[in-house]
Amino acid sequence: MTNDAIAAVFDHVADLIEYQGGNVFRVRAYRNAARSIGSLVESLASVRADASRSLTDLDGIGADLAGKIETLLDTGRLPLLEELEREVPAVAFELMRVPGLGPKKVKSLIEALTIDSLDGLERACRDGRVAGVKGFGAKTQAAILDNIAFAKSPEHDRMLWADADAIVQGLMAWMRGCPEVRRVEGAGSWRRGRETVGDLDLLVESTDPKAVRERLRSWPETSAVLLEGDTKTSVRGPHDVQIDMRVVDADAFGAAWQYFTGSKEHNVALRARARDRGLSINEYGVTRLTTDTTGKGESIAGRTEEEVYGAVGLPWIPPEIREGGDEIALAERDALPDLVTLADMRGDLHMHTTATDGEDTLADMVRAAVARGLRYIAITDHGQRVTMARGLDRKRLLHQWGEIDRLNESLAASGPPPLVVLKGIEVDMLEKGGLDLPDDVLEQADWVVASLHYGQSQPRERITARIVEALENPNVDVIGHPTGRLINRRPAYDVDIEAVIETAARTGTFLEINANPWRLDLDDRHAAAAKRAGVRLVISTDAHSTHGLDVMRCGVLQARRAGLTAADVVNTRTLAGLKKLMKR
Ligand code: DGT
Ligand code: CA
Ligand code: CA
Ligand code: ZN
Repeated sequence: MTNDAIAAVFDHVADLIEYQGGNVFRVRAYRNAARSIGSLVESLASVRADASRSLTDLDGIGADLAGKIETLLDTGRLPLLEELEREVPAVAFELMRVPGLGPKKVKSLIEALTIDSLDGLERACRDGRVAGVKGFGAKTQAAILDNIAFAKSPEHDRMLWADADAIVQGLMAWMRGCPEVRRVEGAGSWRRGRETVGDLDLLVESTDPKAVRERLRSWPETSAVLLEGDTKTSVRGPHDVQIDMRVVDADAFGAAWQYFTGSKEHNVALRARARDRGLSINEYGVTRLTTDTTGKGESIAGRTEEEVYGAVGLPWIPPEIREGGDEIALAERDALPDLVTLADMRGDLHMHTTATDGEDTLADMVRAAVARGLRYIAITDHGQRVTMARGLDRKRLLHQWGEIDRLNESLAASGPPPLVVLKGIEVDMLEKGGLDLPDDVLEQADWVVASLHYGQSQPRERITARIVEALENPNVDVIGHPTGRLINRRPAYDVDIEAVIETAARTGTFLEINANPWRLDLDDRHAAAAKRAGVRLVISTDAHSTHGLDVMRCGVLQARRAGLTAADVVNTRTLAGLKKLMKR
């Protein structure tokens, strides 16, 4: 079992104990363990296998939980969970999938009303019965109704791109270990860098499909074989994801890669274009349509993707924009954007340290940033409103800035510094308006991110007004994660994003593309709209640990899907170049 799967079991146990009204300390212990496991880089299996270490060395893991982890690693099951699942009605699990409905609320609802399904809860909201339950009311009822729509969306069976990527990388490495495999590439939504991925599509070049099938079957992560044909095999992999693998000849590899990368909409548009030119495109290649009696056209392309696009008079189109929008028209005019790349990124302007809710110290973050080749970073711990993270007040913030001054001096002590550390802060836009630190402090910052973490259920006008006010503050450089959505977990708050973009353009404030795989906020559509309005974007990791810096590539993918070039993203500039673009 993976760390994520074990963390999910512990979270589930916590929910069920809480549902039963069990001991709060016990609930908290399971939740803490789940969080601790979720943030672990190494696998629990490897910690356990290491004779010099013990599972109980991990944060929040005592002897009892260590034993449960061992049971899960050995058997994939947990008797305690099975027992709890028998005791708690199945409808309770279903309702707990609705964002904002914790075990206690679910219990009140099930006890007060006869609800046997998610649909039943939806009806109860529509009939106004939920509003009548003690502790609920009309506002809560409306919020539940919104969130039910969110929970029911089929999108939620899809995995995050970053999780899919880990599986794809692991499987590709495994397949390359097979001598009969000449080449292996990923296709489908994974290659297009979608926020979430339904199933995984891989292509293998080989003349021995049987050996490829055997290799896939014997991958340690394969839990079931779903379909086995001559050239296509589908298996079930980690997190129950389906993996479709196709074996292709070298002659047709480009055509197959193009076809199975999709999107369907892109392929439909490309095929129409081919037909207009008397050509046919499919996964085997591009052929000239003929009227001769053999019915077999002359093959004119297929070995590479460049050949396939070239056959219909187009340059190669980057996968991230193959979504059936205007990419073919742009390619036709030779006006495809030169999309931003990870190598373009010079700085990272949003990250946390142990001063608030980060896991690593200021010095650790700086070292890690230098190791990643960054030329500048901004340390942006939380302002004082974020009490849960021990947010910084004026005194602690000024103290941290003093440390940063000294760090910059020592980095510059023996020649040009590898990196400059900016004195930053992530201020909170308060529920009642305003920011959680005064302007005379913010004036002294090099970089100010303003984010909205509280009062997310306020009405649209309030949320929008809070953000517009922050945009108009001369000390605010960028709005962090502007819509607040968490993919598959929590919808965006209700905000007039057009007003935000328009105000950002007018005030010269940047908008963030938060690179955290759960956030990717702004999304591709909004980032593209911001660009059209003349707003510049910042791609930031919002790292809460040194390895959190590695999600930059997820943010870059989102920016590419939005059609952004390096010029549209300010942290591709040198520090001097960035400063010229800042509004103050
Ligand atoms: P997903 O798996 O839902 O995240 O999205 P995709 O895009 O990976 O979709 P998938 O796995 O069904 O198919 C992979 C690609 O193969 C798809 O993007 C285009 C191509 N493809 C698959 N089936 C068809 C089809 O029936 N017609 C066309 N035109 N293309 C197809
Ligand atoms: Ca797919
Ligand atoms: Ca597929
Ligand atoms: Zn942050």
